[in-house]
Amino acid sequence: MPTLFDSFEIGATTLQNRIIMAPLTRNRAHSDGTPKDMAVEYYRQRAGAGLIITEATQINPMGKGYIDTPGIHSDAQVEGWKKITDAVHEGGGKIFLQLWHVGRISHHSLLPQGVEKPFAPSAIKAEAQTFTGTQMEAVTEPKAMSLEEIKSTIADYKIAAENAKKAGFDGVEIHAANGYLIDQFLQDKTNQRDDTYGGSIENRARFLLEVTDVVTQVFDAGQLGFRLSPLGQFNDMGDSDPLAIFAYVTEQMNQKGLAYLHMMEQFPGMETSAEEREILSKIKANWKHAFIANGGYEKATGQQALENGYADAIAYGRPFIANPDLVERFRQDAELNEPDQDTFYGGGEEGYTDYPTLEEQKRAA
Ligand code: 8OZ
Repeated sequence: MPTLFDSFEIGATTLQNRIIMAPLTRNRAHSDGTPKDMAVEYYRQRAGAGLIITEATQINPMGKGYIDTPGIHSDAQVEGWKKITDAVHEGGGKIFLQLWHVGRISHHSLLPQGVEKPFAPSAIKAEAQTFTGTQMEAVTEPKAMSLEEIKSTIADYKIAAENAKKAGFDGVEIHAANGYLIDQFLQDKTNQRDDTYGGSIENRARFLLEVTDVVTQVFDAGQLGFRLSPLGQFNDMGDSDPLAIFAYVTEQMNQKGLAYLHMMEQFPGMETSAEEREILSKIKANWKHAFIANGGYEKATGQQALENGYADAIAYGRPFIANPDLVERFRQDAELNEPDQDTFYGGGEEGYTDYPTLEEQKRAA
């Protein structure tokens, strides 16, 4: 049975271990969406992960929904990311970019000049908030996308993938979780369209499947993963029959030869009931390729999930914020640094690049 420290071929990429750095929004990019130089150091410090999945990164200006998140739609952004992929590769790591469009989870002040409403499948405002720079604010009521806008957004996913390739990423992950645009198309609480992108499960899955197809025109399918959160209620999500839509999604995506499914099973602090576990395992049963589990795992529970064959790799989020050398700490069964929630989103080096490694702690002692 594999351990967390065994290497793994995930699609086309060989990982040095099965401890994955989960995508983590940190709101520390320049205001134009170019990663700052301190992000080079942050990711370089974490190159010991089997795979780094970057923070969610908007594919175009309409895809932005929070202050100071990075993008992958301009030359400056590509250059900023290139420094990051070089640093991770020099450290022996692998790195995928997470392709993101927030859809309705945005505020008009974050959108391009003159644009008043974010995009969504249907004009249904979320009971949700976003951070606009000074405070948390209610998201802005969205407009239902026209077929033309759907088409051009899908085309932008392709351009974003091309940019990710130029920036030197080993692959990309399509963010179809947590109540953002793709998830909004999948679930019927947010998708009430009556055209070919809404209604039946086939129609609601169409947007994700078409995005996947354009991205695989750029990266090989084996360099592409996707992330789902079938039972997540974050960002005011829900579906009348999550098993039906998500089992269809995994079955369809299964045929595309992708590298992995990354499932956010549980949000920190929320318990998953036995009934919910059952639904998740049924959704997962259709999936025949690598599976990355995520959500509240520790070393022991992660190891257990590998041993019983449930998962192939485990993504850790908060532990990677506070422990750049998380893999080494797991290896030595060392104590972990505690993450400071006050510095998760926004700010500078504090709570970002200044968490010490074990080595540094020993030297300081
Ligand atoms: C926390 C804050 C803002 C965005 C997600 C991209 O949940 C996010 C996110 C998380 O996927």
